[in-house]
Amino acid sequence: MTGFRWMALLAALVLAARGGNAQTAPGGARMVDARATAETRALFRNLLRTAERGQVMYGHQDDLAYGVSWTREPGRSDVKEVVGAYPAVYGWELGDLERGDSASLDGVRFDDIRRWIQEGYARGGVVTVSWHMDNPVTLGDSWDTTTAVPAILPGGARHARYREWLDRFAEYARTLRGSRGEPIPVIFRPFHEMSGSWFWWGRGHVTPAQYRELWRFTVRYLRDEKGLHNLIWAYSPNASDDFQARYLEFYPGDEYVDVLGLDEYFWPNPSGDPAATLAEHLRFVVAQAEARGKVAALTETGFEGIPDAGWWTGTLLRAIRAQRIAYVLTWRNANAAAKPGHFYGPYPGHPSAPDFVRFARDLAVLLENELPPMYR
Ligand code: BMA
Repeated sequence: MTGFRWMALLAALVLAARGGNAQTAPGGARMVDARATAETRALFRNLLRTAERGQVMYGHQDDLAYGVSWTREPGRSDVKEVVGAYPAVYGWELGDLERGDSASLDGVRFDDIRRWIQEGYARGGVVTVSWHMDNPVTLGDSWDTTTAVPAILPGGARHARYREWLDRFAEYARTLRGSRGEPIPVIFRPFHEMSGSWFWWGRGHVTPAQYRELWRFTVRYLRDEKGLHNLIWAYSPNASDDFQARYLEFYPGDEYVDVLGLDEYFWPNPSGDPAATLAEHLRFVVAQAEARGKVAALTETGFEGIPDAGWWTGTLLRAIRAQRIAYVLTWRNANAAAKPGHFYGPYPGHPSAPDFVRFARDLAVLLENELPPMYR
């Protein structure tokens, strides 16, 4: 063997060992679902690998549904119109599906979401879903913080209603299929931002034990009773004071979580350096994820209205660079007629668009057209 070949063999062995490590890290890299479909298992492995390579997929909520100046126009995407490629990760929101409504709380039809999920998946993109579920006791929205979790746990007065809502989710999830009829893998991120107190499932409205029981019941019900085997389960606390102490407060356990996430937003006039704070939080999340053989991700972020033209590389990239997180998801670009100024991704003509292009071209950042096959 030539020296070069030896080097190549050595490099391959090192890579294999690192891959192997991730699969058998302390705590075990077993997925929540031992019977997950082949594509779902492949996605989980490829999320781990992406992070190990130091690459991060860029994602955007509701990307194909609408942008700041358009709604429901085939093929459109604010991100693509800025940088020439679709995001690598698509976030979708299922709030109001539980009511049997035909459109989400943001006015996006579930039939359209299904079609867009299928389109993104067919191009090799990754799908993640959140669910701003109504309050199951009052039928108010997610922000109605009337105590509700104890009522929907097994034995609770509204448990049957909760099962019905999960049945609706399962029915919908079963229709998400690729061209060969295979279930499309979905990174499912229910009951997010529980370390804040703005949702009925959040801190102060639920005890950690109740939250964990709710999560575990939900996993078992969808996996074992409804037979869904295309879900990757993401736990996503929000940033808070005393972040490290609180991060695992509601953690349902290694057997019930595949992705350790973080929702952290940026605000005007911060004290200190927000990129440094986010970087510090991510280092903690990555360490927790790696110790458990799980995927780390920045499951929601953004700076509403992006009032800093250099934010993408000057702040976001600075915070996520050299962190081993698989993806970052910026929140939606609400249509200006519906919710003016409520956008978190770029769009053509916005002052931060050129900096987004620099961000997207960074070698560490992956858009959809740069993804390796994620389902093999
Ligand atoms: C929030 C806002 C709301 C939206 C909700 C669910 O952060 O964007 O306007 O209804 O997410 O998507």
